[in-house]
Formats: sequence, structure tokens, C-alpha cells
Amino acid sequence: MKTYVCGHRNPDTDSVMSACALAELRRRTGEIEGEIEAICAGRLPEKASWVFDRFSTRPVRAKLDVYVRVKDLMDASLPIIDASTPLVDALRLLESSGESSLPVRGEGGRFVGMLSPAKLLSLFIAKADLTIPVGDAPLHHCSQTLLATDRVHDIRKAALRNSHNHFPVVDDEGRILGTLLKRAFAEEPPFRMILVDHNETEQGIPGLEELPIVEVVDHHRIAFAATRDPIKYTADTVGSTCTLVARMYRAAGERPTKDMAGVLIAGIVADTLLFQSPTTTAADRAMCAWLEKLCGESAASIFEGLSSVASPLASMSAAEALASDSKAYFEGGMKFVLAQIEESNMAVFYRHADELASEMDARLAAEGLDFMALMVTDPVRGNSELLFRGAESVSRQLPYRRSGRGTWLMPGVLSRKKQLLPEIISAIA
Ligand SMILES: [Mn+2]
Repeated sequence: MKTYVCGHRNPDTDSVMSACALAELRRRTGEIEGEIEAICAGRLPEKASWVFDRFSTRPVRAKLDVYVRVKDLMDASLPIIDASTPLVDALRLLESSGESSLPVRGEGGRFVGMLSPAKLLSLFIAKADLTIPVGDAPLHHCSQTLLATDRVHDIRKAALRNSHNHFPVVDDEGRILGTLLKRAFAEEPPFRMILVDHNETEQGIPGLEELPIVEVVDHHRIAFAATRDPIKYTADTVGSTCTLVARMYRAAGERPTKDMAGVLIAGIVADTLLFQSPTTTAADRAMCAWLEKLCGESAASIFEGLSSVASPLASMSAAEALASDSKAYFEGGMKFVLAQIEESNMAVFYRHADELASEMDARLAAEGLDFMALMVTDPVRGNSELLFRGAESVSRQLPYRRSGRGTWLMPGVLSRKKQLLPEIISAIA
């Protein structure tokens, strides 16, 4: 059993750092059995790489999804029989395995068939020579062959209908890797999830919906589904999830290492824009002050370092920049996406505005969205500008002034969650 700690899709610094620090805390407190691994839902952002580099911490692993695959359920302890093995030895192996059939491996590791007693009956009746290689004996081939990378979700139904209980598992080249037993489908999934910095399944890593969630640590609105078992749920209206994780270290009587304190500070200053964002609370400042002492570096210098990492607009294509921090919402019968990009040089944004607008139009069509908005935030001056495509019935209602460039000016607006989203929701209403 393995537990993944994971932030939202299109991860930001707070999401990645809170996953990293909470995984470490849960490893220390030892209340979870098995391996605990922090992962990142998709590509690790540049800023996150910078933080891990600066604080000599192993970067969390980027993972596209957490779907359970055939290889995760495969029983690796069951033997694979080599085709050159004398039949009599192969039968002994079969008997000692306690299984009714085992896969046979031929030349180049290829799967050649399943060895099962029923298939061999004719040999016994004919009193055939049992020293022949198992590869020359009758094997059965009717079994459903599974690819190691198949999603269990996709093959489960057909496998359960199949009369066989043993399925050979092969790689893309047809080489045999092992056996999946039908009874594995009835067992609990091999992964569990801890969510940080989000709680809405649609915002989480794909595959999440099929796994048990054992803990949530978050500072967003709650739109969480009912659970089967009790879970740990830590939520508060603070400026960053890393503030909550730091508080949990304190409550557990644990001290983050010097480097982990730096990782947590990075998450706090990234989400609160060094305490300038209106989402900032006294708890964010207090936890950061404690972490600064442990880390030996100031929050301001860490924020400065983070801000120096190339902005998405300068270093990525329009599509990638829009995807780097975008969240999907369903509200009042409308489906929409709100993306946010930090850019301290607005001239870079104006240069890319047309390209961004046409990419947004393409996404409206491709994803059937009612509208999409991009909030470009200048953390240094504390302002944002909004690019809005789609539903004019909504954009007309927004309380912002239009600029000559066709964008909306948002002086003093820094938070998508606390400032933009409520305006969007009331515009829809
Ligand atoms: Mn956050």
C-alpha cells in the first residue's frame, strides 16, 4: 500500500511545497502504514524546481495520473516458466506455486502460453516423454493477455467475465512480465491519497476519483464529496496551505529541517505574494516568522529569488502558459476556466495578448466552455489585468474598467479565489 500526497492540477508553488512538507511530516509521525510519496500533478513548475534546488531537497516526482494499472495489481511473486525447462520440472514448479496455471516465456522473453494441467492431459494418456521442453508441450492461449500499462478500470469488466483466473501480463513488446490473479480485482486499491491545496476532484490529478482519500489539507472553498470512512480534514481561511502544514508540524511537536523550513516559506510567500495579497492572515506571518528562524533565511530574500525565475509568458507557448495555473469551475449552469499568471513586466503580457486570446478561443471551442478568463498579476505593483473570452453576458457585469487594449483593469486585485471568483459568480447570477 502506498500513499500519494498531491496538490491540484497545473500546480503552483504552494501546492508542490505543501505536498513535499506534509509527506515528510506524515513519514515522521508514522501513523500511515507503507510508503508515502509526494507527487506533482503534471509538469513540475520552474519556480518549484528553483525552490528544491535552492534548499537541496529532492524534487517531488511529476506524475500525469494516479490510475491503478495492471502492473500495480500484478503478483510479482508468481514464477514465470522458461520454455526450455523440462516439462516434468515445469509441472513441479506449477504444483509448488499452488496456482492452476503459470505463464511460459519463450525466445526473447516473449509470452508463449499458459501451462495448465488440463491442457496436458492428452500427453499423460499417451504416456508421452515428460523430459520434453515445456515449450513443446500443449499450452493454452485463450487467456486474456493484459498490457502492464492497461488501466485496471478499462479491463476489469472483461477480465471478470473471462472464465480464467490467471492473466498473463506483457509489456509493449509482448514480453511476459508476470501474472495477474482475478482475485486481485476484489482487493482494496493499492494507493491512497492525501490532498493538499485543493479538495475538488475536478481540480485534482486524474484517477483520483477511483482512490480512497485519507486526508485533506486546504485553504479553498469546500466542495468535497461524502466519504465512506472518517478522514482527517484540515481547512482554514489562511493565505497558503504551507501555513497549515507548518502549523501541523508545530502541533505535532515536530521541527522542519532547515531546508524544509525554506520549502515551506517558499509556499507561503508565493501564495501570499510576500503578504501583499488580501488572502494574507496573521497566521501566515506568524508561521513564516517561526520558519525564518529555523531556516536562517528571510522570507523577503526567498520571495525575491522566486520572482527572478522566468515568467511563464516569457518562457512558454501561449497554450502552456494558460495551462500552467488554470482551474475549471461549474457555477450557475456555466462551465468556465480561470487562469492566472504572475508577470512583473506587463510589457511581456501586452506582447503576447493576441496570441493568448486566440489560444483561449481555441480552448472555448475544444472544451465546450462558456467563457475563459486569464488574470495576469503583477506581484510587485499589486495589480492585475484581465483577459476575458466568451460569454459577454458575464463580462458586461464585471465591476472592472476596460483598458484601451480590450482588457479589464483590476487595481489592487491579486487573488483569483478571493477577489475574482466572487465577482464572476455574482456576474453569472
Ligand atoms: Mn494555495
